[in-house]
Formats: sequence, C-alpha cells, structure tokens
Amino acid sequence: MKPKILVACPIFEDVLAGLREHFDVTDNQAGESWSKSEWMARLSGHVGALTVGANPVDAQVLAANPQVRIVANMAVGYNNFDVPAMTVAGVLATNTPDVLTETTADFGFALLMATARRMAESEHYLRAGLWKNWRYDMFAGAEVHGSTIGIIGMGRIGQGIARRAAHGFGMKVIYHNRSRLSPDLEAECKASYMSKEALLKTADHVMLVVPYSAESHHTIGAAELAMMKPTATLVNIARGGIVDDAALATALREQRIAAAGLDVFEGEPAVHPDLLTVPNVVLTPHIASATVKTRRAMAQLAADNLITYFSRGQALTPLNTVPGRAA
Ligand code: 8YV
Repeated sequence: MKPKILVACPIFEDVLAGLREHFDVTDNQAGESWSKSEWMARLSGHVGALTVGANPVDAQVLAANPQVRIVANMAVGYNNFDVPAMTVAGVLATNTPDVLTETTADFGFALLMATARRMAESEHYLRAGLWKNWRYDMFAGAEVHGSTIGIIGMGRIGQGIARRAAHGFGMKVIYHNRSRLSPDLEAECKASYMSKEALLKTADHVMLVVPYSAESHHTIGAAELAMMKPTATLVNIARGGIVDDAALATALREQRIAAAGLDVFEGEPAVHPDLLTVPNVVLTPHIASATVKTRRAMAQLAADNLITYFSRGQALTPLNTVPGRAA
C-alpha cells in the first residue's frame, strides 16, 4: 500500500504524475480554497502534504492529524508553519530555497522599475483613452539608475537585488538585516550596512525582502513611512503584514511618499480597499516567483522532499530535525 498524501494546491500534471508513482495522492487540481477547518478535515488520513502559504500547519492542525509525518511547502517562506510545534509533533517541515532566488530578485527589480517609473498608472491612462497630447511632466517619475536603494532583509533574494542594483544600474546599495553580511559578501553586493532608521531616511527606494515573523510584523508602519523621503518609493515582495497596509494607503494618498509596489498583502488574497483607490501604487497578486521554469522547480523540489523522506527517511531541504522514517 502506497502512503497517502494530500497535494493541497494545483501543481504541474507531470509533477503530480511523478508523485502518483510513489503515493496514493489526493489532489486539489480544481484549486479550491479551503477554510482552516476544511483544510484540517481534508488532511485527515494523509501522512504527508504538499502545501502553499494558504495552508496553516500549527498545533491545532497537528493535533487533529496525528498521522501526518511531513509537510512540504512549495515556497521558500514558511510563516504558515509553526516549526517548533511541528518538531514537537515529530513532523518534518520542508521549504523550497534557492530555486526561486534569482527569479524573485528579477521580479523585485521589475516592481521597483514599474513603481518608480509609474508604468501601471500610465498604462491605465492610455487604455482609458486619456492620452491626448505630450507634456513634459506626464508621468515623470523617480530616477532608478544611480539612485540609492535600501534593502531591508539581506538574505539570498535581498543579495540578488543588491547585485542587480549595484552592477546593473550603478545604484548605491544600503541594507539593514538582523546580522551583517561578511565583508566578502558586502563587497560582492557593494552593500553598506545601516540602521533601519538611517536607511529609511537615506534611501530613494526601499525594498522589503525580510521573512515574516512576530518581530518583523509591521516593519513599516506610520512612523517608518514618516521617516522616508517624500520622493521615495517602497516595494514589498516579502510577506503581507511586513507593511501596515492601512498606514501605507494613507501615506500614498497624502503623497507623503511618492509610490509603492506591492506583491504581497495583509490578509491576502483580500487587499486593503484603500490601496485599490490610490493611483500611485502598483499591485500584483503574489507572483514574484511566477515563471514557468521556477514554479516547476519549486513544485518538483517540494515533491522530491516527500519522495526522499518516505523512501530514504531524509528530505532534501528540511527546516527541522525529526526522527527519520526510512521505508
Ligand atoms: C510562493 C513565496 O509562490 O516562496 C515564497 O515564499 O512567497 C512564493 O514564491 C507562494 O508563497 C506560494 O506559497
């Protein structure tokens, strides 16, 4: 009898077919959204699951599903997991690091460019048939090349953005992180460490790439927005909840900062209604890792974590250590 696993989100058919060779798979190719209680009920009877951010794995879910041995997140971020609770319950947690680093850094840069150069706002204007003549100040935005980017969160993706900024666009790179990079890495990224406050006061563009945790909740709120230059832009490709979206919408409406680019939202897929009514914000639906190649690599790595765990008792990219389960 093959172990039963639940694939909680739609994934590539060939990756699913590969999983079916090893497991009795329940899929969600229909892409149904489940409430927490539905998700807990669906998980019943399965020893493993492939999840995304919408699937919380906490003490309550684990208590209702003591048969679960591994949960493989198809994401590098894992704030939907309570890893200590999973460890206590003997459940292995895995994520998908590395495979999405460069793609996500590309998107961060694209969102910065779109935000600073007002691409979404000007496209809407053109589509609405409002373009009647040329004006010197029509959608004049902020300079990107040669300006100063402040990166908050200098992990792999933050470093990828720093390299693009410094080497591709001649930008000055300043960063804030829980710990400083090694001198070698700082030199490679041409990045200088700063306190968060100094960074917010100095940067022309602020890029958020910090993982979500209780400590990083509302890293950017009204007080931080007030420290930023009135000409500055803010880009969040990290997680909803890192920014106080209500405070941001107010700052954008009052033009206390110039513009924002957001790929992630507090309570997504719901978006704060005030953000939908301000023009100087570019909004995308959590797609920073969304290229076909990268999404395939993420799905395959999550699948391989399940396969290697059940066949060899080890996963490829574990987040915790629990007793192995070799077949
Ligand atoms: C995922 C992400 O696509 O990897 C992450 O942490 O934010 C995205 O790449 C998304 O979280 C799906 O769970």
